[in-house]
Amino acid sequence: MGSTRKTVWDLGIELGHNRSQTVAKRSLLFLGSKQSGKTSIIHRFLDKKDEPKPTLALDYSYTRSDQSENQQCDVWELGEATYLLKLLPFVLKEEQLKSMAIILVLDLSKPHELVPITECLLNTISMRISPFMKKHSEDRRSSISKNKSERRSSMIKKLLPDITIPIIIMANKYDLLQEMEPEDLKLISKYLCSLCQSQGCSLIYTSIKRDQLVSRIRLLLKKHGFNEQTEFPEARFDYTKPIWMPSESDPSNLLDGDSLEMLKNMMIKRWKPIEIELKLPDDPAKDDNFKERDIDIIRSQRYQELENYRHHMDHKTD
Ligand SMILES: Nc1nc2c(ncn2[C@@H]2O[C@H](COP(=O)(O)OP(=O)(O)OP(=O)(O)O)[C@@H](O)[C@H]2O)c(=O)[nH]1
Ligand SMILES: [Mg+2]
Repeated sequence: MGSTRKTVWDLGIELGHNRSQTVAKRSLLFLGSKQSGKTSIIHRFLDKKDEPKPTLALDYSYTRSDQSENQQCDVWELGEATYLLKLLPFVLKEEQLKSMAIILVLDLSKPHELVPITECLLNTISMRISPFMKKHSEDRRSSISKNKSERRSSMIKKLLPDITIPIIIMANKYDLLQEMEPEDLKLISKYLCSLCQSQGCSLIYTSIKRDQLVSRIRLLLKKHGFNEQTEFPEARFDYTKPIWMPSESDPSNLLDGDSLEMLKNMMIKRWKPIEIELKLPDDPAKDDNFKERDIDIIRSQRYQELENYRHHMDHKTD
């Protein structure tokens, strides 16, 4: 008769299997303008002390909640606001809609980027998500119509799933606005609040240089990354202080009746918007931040070999 005792190996596999089944996963996806502070914000959330290097394409890390080992948060960062948006389908998938929050990080110290970058990002996200939302709504509708007593449209509306993905705009580098004219700061704040209201996003002014704002970043990311019920301050629309606008709040007092279109035109008139380029950046291998001694030696040997081969072929055809 064979022994029924489990080996250490069996127990290890069992443990790994059980653990993967019980871990609840959520994810945060960071997008935003180049050098706006995405990695710095992620490092504050992950308690990482190292200096951020430029993000080349798509970075991944994860963290576990300090309140529960079984809560995991995956953190994705897309390195460049525009041309890398082609990678969005790899991280923003239908099955993640209910467990993901998107964080758009903008650089407040570059007002000429705000309109084009924010519009480009929100449009791309919306294009990616809308087909899922439509499909989800249609599935629900067809299952409802099978049941005659539940055909009333009010009921359909009620049963539609709430799958709107939370989108948080982090307007970063607030510390660099000391010198900004109050009228300019007011215009930026009104534009961003109005845009967020129209899209159902939250807006928070952040800075990694201010402890109080870093604590707020951490609270917000814990709320979305681990579903933690955190106490958050009331909405704040005083443009002389860091703005905090939860998605459900009403910024009418700040907006003074100005429409989004009007505010956008004022922004464009005040700061000529940058052209969004959809081209690849310079070869990152030439960037000093990514020096790797051994790999660089092999690369230059290979380049030399290719160069010799090219010369050889040129002479042959002469
Ligand atoms: N003054 C100030 N500087 C900041 C702030 N956040 C980030 N930085 C600086 O901005 C630079 C870029 O920061 P990163 O965190 O690498 O920005 P990123 O958006 O991840 O950059 P890429 O991924 O390369 O596009 C670094 O020098 C940071 O120290 C901030 O709140 N205030
Ligand atoms: Mg980065």
